[in-house]
Parts: sequence; structure tokens; C-alpha cells
Amino acid sequence: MLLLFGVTFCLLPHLLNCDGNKHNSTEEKAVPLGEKISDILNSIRKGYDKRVRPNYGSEPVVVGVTMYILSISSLSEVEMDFTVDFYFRQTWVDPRLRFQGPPGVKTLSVGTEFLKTIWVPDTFFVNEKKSYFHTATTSNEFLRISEEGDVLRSLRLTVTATCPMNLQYFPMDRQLCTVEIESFGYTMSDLRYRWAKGLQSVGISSDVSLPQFKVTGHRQQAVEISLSSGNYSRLACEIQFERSMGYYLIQIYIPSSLIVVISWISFWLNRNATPARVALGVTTVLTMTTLMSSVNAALPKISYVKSLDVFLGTCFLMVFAALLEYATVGYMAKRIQMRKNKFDALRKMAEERAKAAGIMVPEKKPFGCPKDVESGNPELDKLAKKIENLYGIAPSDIDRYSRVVFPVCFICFNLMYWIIYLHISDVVEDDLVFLEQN
Ligand SMILES: *[C@@H]1O[C@H](CO)[C@@H](O)[C@H](O)[C@H]1NC(C)=O
Ligand SMILES: CC(=O)N[C@H]1CO[C@H](CO)[C@@H](O)[C@@H]1O
Repeated sequence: MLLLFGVTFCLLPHLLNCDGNKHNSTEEKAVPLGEKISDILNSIRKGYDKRVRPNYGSEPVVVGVTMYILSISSLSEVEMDFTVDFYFRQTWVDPRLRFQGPPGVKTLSVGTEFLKTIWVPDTFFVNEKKSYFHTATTSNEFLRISEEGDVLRSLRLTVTATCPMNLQYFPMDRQLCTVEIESFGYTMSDLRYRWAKGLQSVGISSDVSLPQFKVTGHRQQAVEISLSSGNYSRLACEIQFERSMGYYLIQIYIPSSLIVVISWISFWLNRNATPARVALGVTTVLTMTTLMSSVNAALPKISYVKSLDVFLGTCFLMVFAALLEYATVGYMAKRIQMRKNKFDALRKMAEERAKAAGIMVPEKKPFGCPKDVESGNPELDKLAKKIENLYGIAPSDIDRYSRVVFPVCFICFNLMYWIIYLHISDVVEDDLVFLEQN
């Protein structure tokens, strides 16, 4: 520090090309500049009471704040928090720190040790869970004092702050996470915060990247909070995150859609291939169940329906319906078989009765093809035609309709789902300052 001032002070006259100054600088070497600065700092310290805020009893101290976000390391749905690493800069005016420096010295950059001897705002983060200072290699902090008593304090902080999330549109959601700044003890009448540089007060490094989210922008607010102990000035910096849904597309949407498609294979299999069709139905239902539970294991146990739940729930219903379809087909086949058996018995009885009466009947043909069967009895013939159907529908018809109805339903659902959710989740917060992407 000492060396730095020495160098700047010696170089300055050369830069200005001023001979008089050059002459005087050589003369002043008799008293080193460092000592002069020490004298200034010592004189400031004299009579300074760090317990008393600047301008005590008159207008409140205005603390200007700027932030520069270096990185955002995590955004957790389960914990409902996020971790942000940033430079936190506060400026305020303390008339007691005014000094008359040697020529060329307008600002004092002093060691952070000096902070312990002056008044600093008691800023805290309202929604903080935990935070820490960076201390490698020394405390990441600096202090600058200008001739007029303007103080700039900058420090590097990592803050984990709460971020309540609404997961209704998950995974097509956007989240707004806030860092809130407030004075712990000074009310509005003593201390006020303001964003020092308007919309440019919050900067976000373009290197900020998260695996699952894209930082779209930020907005900042200054509000007054009314608490039982008084009214406090509060600043809020809101950062908007947009979830990248590529992961969910690859890991959940496509596999679950394929499982639904696989369940349709059952409609093309033979009705009598019971082991194959039941195995297909049960396997797809179980796979859907596993997929659903694995998705929700990584999320908080919220009680409302997420948009992912809608999709997975529908896939599950489709797969379940395919299993039920086979159950219906099997049940109808069984009912028809029972009726056939009954019909056979009835016809046998009719034949025997006819034989007994001495009437000749055509030779009995195997039952499998009822169209060829003619018992000679018109009522039995009519029954033989109806027997292959139950309520006018044959089991093979159910399979045939399902081959069309299931895919059409699924495609319609997909169209509706994507149109509705992508439209709903496309709402952007107003007065958002967008992050410039290079
Ligand atoms: C705090 O603010 C409220 C309204 O904003 C006002 O009614 C109240 O008097 C204020 N309290 C103090 C102590 O200034
Ligand atoms: C610029 C300046 O302050 N120059 C002074 C340097 O010192 C001589 C005396 O040694 C003065 O006469 C100059 O005014």
C-alpha cells in the first residue's frame, strides 16, 4: 500500500509534465507520504466515536448499495433455497472522515483493520439461511475514504438464502429468488438504503451458469417494511431463473411416452396369448409407477399437482387402460365360450329330440364356424349367428378399435398438454432487467 502511494505520487508529476511539482515532490521526500497518511488516519481516529452514526440527530444516513454476482451455485427445490456469491458494495457519507490530504491524494485506500475504528451500517440479509466471508488469502474486503468523507466498503460474500418456489408448472417453470438487504437496528429515521446506480446497481457475471437453470435477468426494489419495532428500509434484488427442460425431456417425457406406445403392442397380439398380453400390461404399469416415484423422490412433498404429474398421470392411465382392455377382451371371450357351450348342449338336445321323432337332420359339423351350421331349426340358426358377439361387439372388434382409439387419444393429449403448458409458463415478470448474453 505504502509502496503503491509512493509510486503513484512520484509518477504523477511526470504524467502531468509539470516542473514545479517535480521540484516540490523531491523536496517533500523529506517526510515520506506514508507517514502523512498515517497522520491523517490517526487524526481521524482522534475524537471519533464509532458507536454514533454520522449526522446523529439530523437527516438519516443514506447507504447506496450495488452488487455484482459472481456465481450462483445451487438452486434446490427440496431445501427451497439458493446460494449466491457476490461483491457487496456499500457507500455512505461520514462527515467526520473528511480530511485534507497532501496534493494528489484524494482517496485513501486503507486496510480493513481501520473498519474496526469507524461506524459501519449494520446491514443483514433478511432471507439468509447461512453465509460466510471469504478469507483467502486475507479478508476479501476493502475500504476507501474520499476527501469529502464518502466511504466505500466492498466485500465478497456467499449467501444461502431462502427461495420459496411454486412448482405448479414444473419442469416448465420460472423461479424468482430474492436477496433482501435491511438494517438490523436502524429504522428509516436513522438509515435508508437505496440502489446506488439505478437499474445498473446489480450486475451479473456472464459466467453464471447452473446445470438446470438459465438466469434470464433480475429486478430490484426498494421498499419500506413496517415491523413492531419501527419502519425499516429494505432493498430486494430478485433474480429470475428459467428451468431448462432438456433433462426432463430426455429422462422422463420421452421414456414415459415410449412406455405408453409399448403397451399398445398388446392390441396386435393374439387374443389367446394371455401370458404375453398380461406380462406386457403389468410390466408397463409397473415401469410407469417406478418412473413416477423416482421423479418425485427428487422433489419436495408438495400437495398440489405439477405439470409433470399431469403428463405422467395420463401416461399411467393410458397404460392401465391398455391392461383393462385386455381384461375386457378376456372376459368377453370367456362369456362367449360359456354361451357356446350352452348352445352346443341345446343343439344336442334338439338333435336327440328330432332323432327320437324320426326326423332326419343334416350331419353335425364342427362348431368352430357357425355360418356353416344349419340345424334345420331357424331359432337355433339365429342364435348361432348372434353368439359370436356380446352386446353386439366381438372381442376382436375391441382390439381393432383400440388400435386406433388409444394412439389418437394420446396424440390429442400431447398436443393439448404442450400447447397449454408452454403457453402458460411463458409469462415473464414485468420490469425485468434482462441479462445480456454474449
Ligand atoms: C410506519 O409506516 C406506517 C405507514 O407506512 C405509518 O403509519 C407509521 O406511523 C410508521 N411508523 C413509524 C414509527 O414511523
Ligand atoms: C506547484 C507548487 O506548489 N510549487 C511550489 C514549489 O515550491 C516552490 C518553493 O520551493 C514554490 O515557489 C512553488 O510555488
